[in-house]
Order: sequence, then C-alpha cells, then structure tokens
Amino acid sequence: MSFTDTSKFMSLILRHKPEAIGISLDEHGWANVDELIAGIAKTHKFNMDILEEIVRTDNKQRYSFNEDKTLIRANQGHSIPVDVELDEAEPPAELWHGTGEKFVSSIDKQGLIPKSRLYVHLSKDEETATNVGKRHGKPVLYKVKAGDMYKDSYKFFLSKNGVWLTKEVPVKYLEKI
Ligand code: HQG
Repeated sequence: MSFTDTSKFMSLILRHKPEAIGISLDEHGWANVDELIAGIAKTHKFNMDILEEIVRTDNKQRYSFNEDKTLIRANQGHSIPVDVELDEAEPPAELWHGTGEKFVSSIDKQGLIPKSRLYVHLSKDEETATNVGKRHGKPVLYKVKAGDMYKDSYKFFLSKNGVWLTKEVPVKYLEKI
C-alpha cells in the first residue's frame, strides 16, 4: 500500500466513513489518534511517524492535530454532519468553482448545491478551480459573484486550508467562463 493510498484512505475515514475502521468522530469532527492508528494499521502500514508525515506533507493541508496530538480531524470536505468550527469570513468579490462538463446543464438550472458534502467548495483562483474540475472529467469553470452574495446575506466560511465554503450558490450569482 503506497503512501498516497494510505493518505486517501485516511481522508475517507476522517471525512466520510469512520465506521470503515470501527471508530467514530466527535461532534467537531475529531478522531482519537490512537484509535485511528490502530484502525488503519489493521490493513495498511501505519504508525504515528507515518501519520505525522502525511499531515505535514499533505499537498492541500487537509488535516489538523489538536495541540497535544491526541486528536486529529480533516479541515474540510466532510459528508458526515460535523461542526469543524469553521471561521466565518467576508469573501473576495469573486471566487471560482470548477466542475465537470456533465454537471453543467443541471448547475445552470439549479445553481451549485453541496450534493454529498456539507458545503459547496469554492476556490480563490482559476487554476485551483480548474484542477478541482478535472477530477470530474472535462473541466468547466464558473465565476462566483461572492461579494454580491455576501451583500445579500449569504454566509461564507474559510477552512484552515484555504477552501471557501458556502451552503449554495443560486444561478444568478454564477457566470460560466
Ligand atoms: C457538482 C476536493 C449537478 C459540483 C476538491 C461538483 C475540493 C452539481 C460535484 C473538494 C450541482 C460534487 C470538493 C448541481 C454542484 N447539479 N452537479 N446543481 N451543484 N454540482 O467532489 O467541489 O482533494 O463533492 O460542481 O479540491 O468537486 O478531496 O465537490 O463537480 O476542494 O481534498 O457536483 O474536494 O478536495 O463533487 O470538490 P464533490 P467538488 P480533496
């Protein structure tokens, strides 16, 4: 099992399916580090050193430890309903959303919805959004009029790893590029 496979498995556990290794997250999304290590080590080469290396080198800084490293959680991206104490923040005038071509007709009718996750994920620049879109096939970019949404009282949150989150983006705030 490669380092990347282990890291992907950890993201599955901490965002979507802790029961896959028989653990649970608390209401703030924290997992107990000893339980996580024991659970993952049943099927993957895993220990505290590997966990610390994954957290330190993760290309999107997906995870955070608590102060004494007894707890760990994903910074964003959850489908299970946890409150990771996101910071509410005023967004820049424009944010970006990258998606796949196959979703465009539905988005143009419905706007952006969180689907299986808790929030719609928005990027601060076009390049990041293009990379997100590529995960779903041929990428399509939307410019999101985040400043206008904010003026209209929509709430925005900035995750610890720099992803902008909001509950929905109605069609009138979207511009397809
Ligand atoms: C689309 C990755 C039809 C939406 C990334 C997206 C991100 C609709 C897909 C994070 C729709 C959901 C999240 C509508 C939205 N009709 N399709 N009305 N509204 N969609 O994976 O934003 O590497 O749940 O456009 O970098 O792609 O995992 O969301 O294409 O930050 O850390 O439904 O995941 O980060 O797909 O990605 P996802 P996402 P990680």
